[in-house]
Amino acid sequence: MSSTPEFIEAHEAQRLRGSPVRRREDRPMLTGDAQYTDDISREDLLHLAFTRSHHAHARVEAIDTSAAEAMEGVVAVYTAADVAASGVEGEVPPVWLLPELKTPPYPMLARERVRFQGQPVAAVVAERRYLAADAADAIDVTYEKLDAVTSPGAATTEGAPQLHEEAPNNVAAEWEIGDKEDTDAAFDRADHTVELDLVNQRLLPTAMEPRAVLAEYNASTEKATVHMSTQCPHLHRRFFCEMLDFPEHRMRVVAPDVGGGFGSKDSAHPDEALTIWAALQLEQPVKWVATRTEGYASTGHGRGHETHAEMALSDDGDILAIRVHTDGDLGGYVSTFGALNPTWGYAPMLPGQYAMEAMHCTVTEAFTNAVPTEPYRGAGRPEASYVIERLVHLAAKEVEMDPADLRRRNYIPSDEFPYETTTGYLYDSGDYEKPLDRALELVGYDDLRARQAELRAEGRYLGIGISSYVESCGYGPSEIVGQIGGQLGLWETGVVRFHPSGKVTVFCGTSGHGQGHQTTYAQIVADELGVDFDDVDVVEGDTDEVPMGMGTYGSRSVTVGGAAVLTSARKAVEKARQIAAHQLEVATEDLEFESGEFSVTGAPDRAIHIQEVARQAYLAHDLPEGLEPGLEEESFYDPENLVYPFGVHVVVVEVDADTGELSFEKYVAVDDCGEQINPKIVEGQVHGAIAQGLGQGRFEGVVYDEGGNLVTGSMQDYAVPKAHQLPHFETDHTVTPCPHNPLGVKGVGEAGTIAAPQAVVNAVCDALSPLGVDHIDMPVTDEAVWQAMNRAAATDGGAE
Ligand code: MCN
Repeated sequence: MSSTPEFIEAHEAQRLRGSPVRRREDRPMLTGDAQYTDDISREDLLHLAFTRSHHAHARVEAIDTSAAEAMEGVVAVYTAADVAASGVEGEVPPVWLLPELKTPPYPMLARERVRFQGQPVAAVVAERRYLAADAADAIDVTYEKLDAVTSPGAATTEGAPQLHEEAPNNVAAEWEIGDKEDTDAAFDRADHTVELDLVNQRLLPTAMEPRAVLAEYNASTEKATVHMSTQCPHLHRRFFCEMLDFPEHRMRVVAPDVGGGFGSKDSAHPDEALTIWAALQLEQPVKWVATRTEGYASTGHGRGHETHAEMALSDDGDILAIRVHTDGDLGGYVSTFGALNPTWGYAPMLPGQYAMEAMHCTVTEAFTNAVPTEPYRGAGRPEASYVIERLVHLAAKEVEMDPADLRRRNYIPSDEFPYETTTGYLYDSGDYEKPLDRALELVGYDDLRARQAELRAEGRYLGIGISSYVESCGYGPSEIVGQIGGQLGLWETGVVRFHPSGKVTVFCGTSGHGQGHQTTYAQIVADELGVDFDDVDVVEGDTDEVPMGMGTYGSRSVTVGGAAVLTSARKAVEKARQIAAHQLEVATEDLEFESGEFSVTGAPDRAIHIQEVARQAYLAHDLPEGLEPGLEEESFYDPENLVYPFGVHVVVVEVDADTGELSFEKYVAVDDCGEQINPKIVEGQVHGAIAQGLGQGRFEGVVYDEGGNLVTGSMQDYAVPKAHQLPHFETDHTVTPCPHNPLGVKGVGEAGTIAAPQAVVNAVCDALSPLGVDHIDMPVTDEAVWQAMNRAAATDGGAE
């Protein structure tokens, strides 16, 4: 059941904003007309393939490229020496810096050492794709194998293999937030404390389309054109120009259709940059498309936290403080946004929805012999929400309160917003009890608890897992981004261009890749201008067409990009108003504007439609004195603050008492992302993200063996959930508008990923609470559950 109606056609909507208008981007996907990077070809196209390290940690002693070079059809073979000879440094730029962060060079091709399995060591360019792959295989690299370490906790203990000379004990940065003294004092006074060691496991981003690049260079115009599967063409242009010392104004980056990103397509990667570099060297188009296995071994992994967390409580269930230490796994190098995830992307959100006196969190960012970590849907916020919601689950048990009641008791009251948390974040608006009430109602909480008790008496394990979350998204504002280490501004641009015919093209610096911006931005602008939905087209994802932009990630597009296009639409109306007033020979104040029509107050027959005004603006025969011709407006929108969506998800599971087999009974999600532009798209986002969150909670997890070999290197070994393994999602929402956003919106793209994992783990621990199972690390596979039950039984019986 869903509370939102089915999609409707735009002309059926009374008002476009807020209506479930059919996604216009679906047709090309469904008809096969969509064009992904790998669909693009050129007559003289060359193909690139990489020789990647088999070892997690090794010294590169020699690279013999002779066999590859001798193969007919091989055009070039490259190693780090060739890159150096070209005078290019080619190092991935870390754009999130922390004080004293160690940033050893992350080169396009490994120099004297490899630090994770899958790191590119050499590259081959050939006339055919399979030939390039064969030739890459024929490159003989002699390694001196070194010991590897793949856990951030182990990497920073004495005697661990050392990755970088610049980073003794593999520590990239030590970081903290909160007040240690106040926190310790709260713990000293606490009636109860609970604590927990947990792992938030590494995840593999599994976009339908792997990373892909097609790079071209025109020697006559000295211009490079890069088609790539990207979430942020302008940022990628900046990164690659920095890496390759190439003039930014001569590089065009285009995102064709992009088959999903989930954060994995917003960083710069060595292989992408090397492909562009090769095209510049050869002055011929070069394409590289990752295979699935290659993508798993080289695209930034998500998460990777090892955490010790404690909570202090009073006797009557007040949360006093939390104390957390996290070892954050950076992998072999600091990726573009790597340093952000375990620090600013995570710890400020640890208090969740709860008012507490104090918090303190320390983070050690560690190098390990694993793929560098990067933002992955949620990027720090799922990790934070997991910690606090697991602690709350334990705390309820400790103080013998119902977990829903404990949450309710500690929620920040709705009349205290905007609310400054102990981490200094200013939550914009919130009404946390509403989604809790609705979720409990939808799930039938009271009845469920009664049924749980009955089933327990029969030896059956029913579990109810509550996850109550608040997240921060909608990145910027730029000033704060700068204060917390970001080497970028996080504004967004929006251009609204009327054509002389009255049709409208909207350009936005975000770069949708599945989120439905073509539809939602058109809803925003068409409504504001009072023109037909079909008269408005949206362009994103091309640095030559869209003046500037920061891209799509951090659930920022509708809050920042949407606000930018709205602002430009408003500016266009204001300019049109001047022209209309001039033509109707009245003062601008005497004009009303409704449904696209400017009419004279008190004389509604004297009117002119904005699309006719557009024609006049371009004819420019009779404009107000001093007014420029044309009707096109641009805005750089820099938000006032982050936005803080929230919600409650509840999952009901049953665990088979004999086998540990877990079955989902119900999944209820009540989310609040403020005003919704398109409720059906919001619902789709919630569905997709819950699927990914349940993937983490129940199925997925990167496994490295002791030698640093990626054991889950293919889809045969890495368990991306399938539709039939997921429960039916029952969704609903509450609406608490964002007070500082002109649309009242908050982001929604990551909410489900943030809420779902702990809902599952809490449910399983709730089910097995009679056995004394308090925690199971994710993924809670049937086997993990069975082992936890056995461990509990063994402990209980005093055996072993
Ligand atoms: N929306 C709305 N009303 C709101 C909030 C959002 O109508 N109050 C709509 C927006 O207009 C937009 C969509 O919902 O069409 C998502 O908006 P937003 O929350 O702003 O998120 P972004 O568009 O910035 O998308 C980024 C977010 C992230 S961070 C990841 S990761 C993610 C995700 O979106 N990756 C995705 N959703 C994805 N969906 C698909 N299909 N593929 C991915 O790779």
